[in-house]
Amino acid sequence: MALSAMSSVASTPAMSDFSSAGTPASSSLASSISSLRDLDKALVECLIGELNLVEIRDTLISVAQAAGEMMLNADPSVDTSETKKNSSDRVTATDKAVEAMVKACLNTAYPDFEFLGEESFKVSQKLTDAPTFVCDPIDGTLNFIHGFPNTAISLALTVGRKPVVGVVFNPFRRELYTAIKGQGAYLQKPNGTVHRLPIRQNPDPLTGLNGCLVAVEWGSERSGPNWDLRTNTTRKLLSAKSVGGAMCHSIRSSGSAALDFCYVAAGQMDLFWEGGCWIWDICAGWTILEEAGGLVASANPGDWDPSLEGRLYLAVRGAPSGQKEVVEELWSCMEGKEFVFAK
Ligand code: LIP
Repeated sequence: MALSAMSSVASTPAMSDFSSAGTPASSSLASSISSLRDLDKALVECLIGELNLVEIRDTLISVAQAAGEMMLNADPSVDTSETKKNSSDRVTATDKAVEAMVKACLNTAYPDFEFLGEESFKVSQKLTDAPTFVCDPIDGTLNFIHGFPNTAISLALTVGRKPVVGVVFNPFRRELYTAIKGQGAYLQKPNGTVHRLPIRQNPDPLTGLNGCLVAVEWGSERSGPNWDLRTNTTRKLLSAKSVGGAMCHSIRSSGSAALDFCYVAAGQMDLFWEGGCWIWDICAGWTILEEAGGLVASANPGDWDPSLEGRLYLAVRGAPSGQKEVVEELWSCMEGKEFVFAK
């Protein structure tokens, strides 16, 4: 049975479920809602259990490798790019061709699954509970156009609107990051060796932003309140303690949110703070990060349970202590301001 159908059955309780003798109606309602959530969760777990996630991961790896060949064979100097929203938001013919190939292959292998891809996305499309492939054919398009070798295909599977499989492949550096929920995260290096993530199996505690390498991306929106928040917070992160800053080790901007998530999962960067990118940029990286012991909070203060589609992400590497403290410290650098994005 499709998960959406299963969920709709599960969320149609009998009226008697909402009241019981001697219990205040509101507390009974709250406990019924919470049992429905538990039931929904159980149904999702049940569906995940029905899927062969190893086979799905291997299919995503094959498709990512085929996409990698297309990227390597494309000549960025003749692959002209088009402007999307503005001159820094671009798409190439290769982005479109890769997504068409990925969509066709996955549709043949898993005809019942849904597909959400950057280049075919329509604003009305929302992630559903059904198994869904989420695809960014080329994350780091500007890097691709410039020939800067930090570009990847990002492929994920979600079930119940949560990521369960992630594959991120950078063909230029032949680095392949993979994860299945509950089964760990891995990096396959160009020489074929496979390493469980994080690279340091016993990572150091996080002891504050002062000791952190922080990834920040710039996006293509370069004016207005979101831009002011991005630049002011970055300035605060970098500035010396003597002038009220956090004096983090430094800032890095790799140009690919998918790879930023993987670098945090690997422990090569400590945090990645990003408002404005989209589900396809981070969905695969999310599972890879969580399976490496990392956590995802919101880029906006106060939200420890951000949604995949919320466009607000703060990724923190695995550590025996200090993860929550470093999130709070970064949020405090935002000085009470919040990003606002259309979803
Ligand atoms: C890009 C991201 C980049 C972010 C941009 C954009 P694209 O994805 O990965 O890090 O700053 O806003 O979303 O467009 O190259 O797939």
